[in-house]
Amino acid sequence: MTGDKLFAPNEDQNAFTDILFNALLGFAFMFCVAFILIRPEVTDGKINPKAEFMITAQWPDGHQDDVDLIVEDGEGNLVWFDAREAGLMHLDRDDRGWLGDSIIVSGKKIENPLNQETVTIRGIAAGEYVVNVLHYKAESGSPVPVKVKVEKLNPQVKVIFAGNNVLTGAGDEQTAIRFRLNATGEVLEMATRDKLLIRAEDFNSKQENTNQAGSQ
Ligand SMILES: [Ca+2]
Ligand SMILES: [Ca+2]
Repeated sequence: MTGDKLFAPNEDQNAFTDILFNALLGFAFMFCVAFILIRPEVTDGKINPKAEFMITAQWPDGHQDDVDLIVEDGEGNLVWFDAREAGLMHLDRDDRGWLGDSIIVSGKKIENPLNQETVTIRGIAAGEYVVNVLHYKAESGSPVPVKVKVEKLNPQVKVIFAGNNVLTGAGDEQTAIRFRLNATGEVLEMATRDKLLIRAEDFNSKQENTNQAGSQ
């Protein structure tokens, strides 16, 4: 009967489906194995084994204002956008607000709205560290909330300070935290008493220079 022909299971077809299914399963398995093999090795909890401390300043994503992170060590070395390396400290990047937050790749605009500056301290040197934030460019005309975090990275990542500062206009510099380390990297004391690191005349001459560079 035609009905039987239509609905009766076709053994050849079933066998073919089985083979196809097994083959697909095999491919999927091999793909998974390959993927596991090529996955980069993850080192648990250690972000950068060469760094002992990480200091981060973060302001709202997509914000146009330029904030700078400035850190002074116990020897008076200063790290900020104008001196990316000093002593054992290193500034990863001068984030300039939304400036430079998008690039064009093959005609497509790729955006990274993050506003964050990070200073790493690559070894332990005893003394007092001063962590300041500076409102470098205040295009928005309104106060900017900045989150500042200090993390001790070894042997495990530990947040030793997290706080907020509100910067109120170009040239506003505030101390987020001061902390004193001993020779083994233990934090002995912390304070928020202001200590300005950038002199007003230095700030003004930097502003003039960047304005001139920007208008060229
Ligand atoms: Ca900056
Ligand atoms: Ca940015």
